[in-house]
Amino acid sequence: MNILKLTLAAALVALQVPAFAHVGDDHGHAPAYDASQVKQTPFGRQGNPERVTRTVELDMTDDMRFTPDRVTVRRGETVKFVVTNEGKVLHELVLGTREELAKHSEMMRQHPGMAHAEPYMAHVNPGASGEVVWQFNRVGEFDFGCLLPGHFEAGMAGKVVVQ
Ligand SMILES: [Cu+2]
Repeated sequence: MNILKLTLAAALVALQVPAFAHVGDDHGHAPAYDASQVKQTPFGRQGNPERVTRTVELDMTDDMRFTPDRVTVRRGETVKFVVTNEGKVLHELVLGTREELAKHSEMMRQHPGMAHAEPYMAHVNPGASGEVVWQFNRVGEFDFGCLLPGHFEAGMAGKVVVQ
C-alpha cells in the first residue's frame, strides 16, 4: 500500500517536471547577474543591476515595431531596458550586432520552439514587461530586434548608438 503510494507520488513528480521545464510561451529567464560569469561581446556586456545609470523604456507592438527604435547612450553607461509588450502575441528584445541578429533570426525560423535565455534578451508575454540590464562599454552602432519568426523580417528592429 505504502509502496504503491510512493510509486504514485514519484510518478506524479516525474510527470510534473516537464511542465516546470517547459519552454513554450516564455522561453525561460535570463540568468541572474554574476560578475564572474559576465562575458564581453562586441556590443557590450551584461550590466550589474545595482549600477544602472539609466532606464530606457521600450514598447513592443503587434505592428512589429519598437518605440523608440533608436537609443543613444554614452560609452560605459549601464542601461536598464524596460520592455513592455503592448501586443497580443509574444515579443522579445534581443540586443546584438546586425550580423548576429540576422543569424539568430534565421535559426529561430528553422527552430521556432528553440529555448534560449541570455543576458542580452528578454521574452515578454502580451501585457507584461521584461528587463535587460546591459553595459555598453564599446563605441559603435548596435542593433536590437524581436527574433520571433517573421517579426525581425517585418522590421521589428532598432538601433543603439554608443558614443
Ligand atoms: Cu515580435
